[in-house]
This record gives sequence, C-alpha cells and structure tokens, in this order.
Amino acid sequence: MRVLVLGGDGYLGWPTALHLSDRGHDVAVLDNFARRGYDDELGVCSLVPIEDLSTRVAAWEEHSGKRLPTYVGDLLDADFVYATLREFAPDAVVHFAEQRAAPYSMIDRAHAVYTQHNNVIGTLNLLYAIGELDRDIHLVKLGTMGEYGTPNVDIEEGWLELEHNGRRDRVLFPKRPGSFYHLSKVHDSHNMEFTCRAWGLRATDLNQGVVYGQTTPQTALDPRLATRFDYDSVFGTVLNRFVIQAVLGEPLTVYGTGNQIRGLIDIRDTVECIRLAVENPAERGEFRVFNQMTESKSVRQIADVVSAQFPGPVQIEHLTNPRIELQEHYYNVKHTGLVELGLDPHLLSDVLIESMFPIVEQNKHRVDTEKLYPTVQWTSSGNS
Ligand code: NAD
Ligand code: USQ
Repeated sequence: MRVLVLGGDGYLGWPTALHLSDRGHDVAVLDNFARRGYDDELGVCSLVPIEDLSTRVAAWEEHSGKRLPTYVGDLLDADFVYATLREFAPDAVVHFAEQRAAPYSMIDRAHAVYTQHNNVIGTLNLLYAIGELDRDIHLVKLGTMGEYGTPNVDIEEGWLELEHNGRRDRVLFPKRPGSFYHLSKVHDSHNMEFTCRAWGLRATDLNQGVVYGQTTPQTALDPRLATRFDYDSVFGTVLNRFVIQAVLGEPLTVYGTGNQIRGLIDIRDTVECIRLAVENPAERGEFRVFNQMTESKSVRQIADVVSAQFPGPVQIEHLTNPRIELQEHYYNVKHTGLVELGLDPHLLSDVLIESMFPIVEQNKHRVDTEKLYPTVQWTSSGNS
C-alpha cells in the first residue's frame, strides 16, 4: 500500500515509517520540523542525538534499498496538503503531526491557542483534502487515552451503547480530558466522526496511552536511524523520564500520590498497531476507534518497577502535583480491538527496562538536569 506518514520526523512517526517500509509498503514522510523548533524554544534536546531528515532517509536507503519521498511543509498550509495528496496519491494517511505535550499546551494562552490551532486546523485541512480528492483514502489518526480522562465507569473503545429513559442509542464515549492538548484531540475526534457520517470518509482513531521505549528493530540498525528520546518535564513522558532519572542518580519525580493510573504501550507495539490499522482499513463511512494501550499502571507502580530494576540506589520523590488530575480513581479500559487484528503485546518487563538503561548511560552527559523538574502549573494561566 502507499502510506503517507504525517509527523514522520517525530518520536513515533519516524520508527513507524521505517516499520511500514520494512513490511513492504511504499512510504512517504511529511513534517514541518515544528518539534525540533520546540527544543530550541525550551532550550532542550533529545537525550539520544538525532540526525536531520535527509540524513535519516539516506541511511534507510543504504540499509533497505528503499527511498522514502519527503514532503517538508505545514498541515496548516491547505494548498501544501492538497498538493501532497495529489502527488503521492496514498491509500492510507497516518497522522501523527500534532503538538503533543500536555504541559506545553498549559504554559500560557499563546501555547494553548497554538496547540489547538495547529492540531484542530491541521486535521481539518486534511479531512477536507481527503474529502475533495479521494474519499477512499483511509485516515489513521493518533488520538489519546487522555481524551476519556478517568471516568468512574469502564472505558469502551470509542463508542458507548446507552439506555436513557427507556430508549437506546450508540454514542461517542463521553470525554473529560485534562489539558488543552488532550482537548485538541477530542475536537479532532468529533470532526473526524462528522466527516465519516457526512462525507463517507473512512477513519481509524487510535486512542493511544503513554508510550515508552526508544528502540525498534529498524532504528537499532544504525545510529543515524535513531528516534528521539525526551527527558525534560515538558516533552518527556513518565516511564522514559523515570528510567533516565534513575541512571542520572536523580530522584524519580512522582507527581502527587502517584496513584493516578495510565494506559501504557511499548514503542514496538505502537508501530505494529499502526501497521495493523493500515492493513485492515475501516469501511467507507466508518469512524472506528481502538484504545491503543496494552496495560495499565499507576505512576507509583511505574516508579517502583524502575527502582526495582535499576542496579543502584534510587530515590523516589513525591512532588506537589503541578497538574489538575484525579489521583485516586477507578480505571478499567477495554482494549481488545487491536489484539483481535493480531497485536501480540510486549508487556512492561524487567528485560525491557534493563535494555533502556544502557542507552541512557551512553548519552547521560547530554542531559541538562535543570530541565527535569516541572515548571508548568495547571492552576496558573501563565503570562500570555
Ligand atoms: P512528536 O512531537 O515527536 O512528533 C510529531 C511530529 O509532527 C513532529 O515531528 C512535528 O514536527 C510534526 N508536526 C507538528 N505539527 C505539524 C504541522 N502542523 N505540520 C507538519 N508537521 C507537524 O510526537 P510523538 O510523540 O511522535 O507523537 C506523535 C502523535 O502520537 C501525536 O499526535 C501524539 O499526540 C500521539 N501520541 C503520542 C504519545 C506519546 O507518548 N509520545 C502517546 C499517545 C499519543
Ligand atoms: N507524571 C509524574 N511524574 C513525571 C511525569 C509525569 O508523576 O515526571 C505523571 C503525570 O502527572 C500523569 C502521568 O504521569 O499523571 C502521565 O504523564 P506523561 O507526561 O507521561 O503523559 P501525558 O501528559 O498524559 O502525555 C503523554 C504524551 C501525549 C499522549 C499521552 C497519552 O505526551 O502525547 O497523548 O501521553 S495519555 O496519557 O494516555 O493521554
């Protein structure tokens, strides 16, 4: 299949492009390098050095014999989006290309507006381009488990069978997200569901949990193929940060009680879930939702696993939670759809965490420890 990967220079987009290419698909990559710009703005960089896109693509061609066409531009530029779809003519578009850090979206008004404008309008431009150029294109879009929040009932895969005052209906599962970033994903989901209903588009919304890990079989082939590994308090995600903090001898920064529970997924399962979604498209007019996570753990449990595996002393520090989020709550998520398509999950294991320690050890001199502590407060509206 011809697959266009939007956000293909990012943490997940790059290894996904390689995985799909490795499995025989004709893959192209689109990105505007906004993510590299946030590094400059925040004064941080990936723990593992990453090459520029042209070097990455050349390295992949050396290893695989396959050339990944690249499209450098912004999803906010509708003409660019239309021109790219016309030229590459994909069967599927995998959409990772959004601002994805909750703390970044909560810095102040300007960052909240940027996040929602970038994410919602970028996706809307894409929906229009697919709607006008080729309604057979399957949109595979990265959503997030955080769209649901932490409701006091079981979380279904996107849809809920509802009975109310003696009548029944199938409705989108109620959403209660916890940041302006997570809200942007809810707005995207509604826009996608509407275009499936109104225009007969086919779309899969992948409500993904927190990703951990940095290596896939393809990125491991050559250091020039490495994907990014974020450690800072804005873009670093919880398990990756705890592994890095352990190696640095810094305390693991558990926010609040640490009893807040999240869905997790290994980066190798992320790329495989995308392949499964691409190769098993939604029907025309169908808005299909999968919960893309493989297990649930509390933040404190994650800290305890990392601490138990690290072969040295580890301190766990409970910080005042900078976020507004429930810290004691029910959490039970249905996530069978991708397993039914063939996913065989890598669950969090001692081996996995142990394999992450050496990567951090090799690169720890690149860490600015001042960037480890949280600076963005959910209760503050910032200086906009
Ligand atoms: P990332 O920031 O590393 O990658 C996103 C890429 O999209 C970047 O390379 C960026 O430059 C590009 N981009 C952003 N806006 C763009 C625009 N307007 N036009 C063109 N390119 C643009 O993020 P990631 O961690 O790889 O996440 C990818 C997707 O997966 C995001 O949508 C995110 O919300 C979702 N997701 C990530 C995680 C996680 O733990 N990393 C978990 C769940 C869902
Ligand atoms: N947390 C800590 N200590 C830390 C960092 C985080 O206790 O040092 C806690 C947070 O308070 C939160 C949980 O860990 O309760 C997860 O935080 P995170 O930063 O790992 O993840 P989050 O902000 O939710 O965002 C990440 C990605 C985002 C994706 C989301 C999936 O950045 O793109 O959408 O995970 S989910 O959480 O399922 O919505």
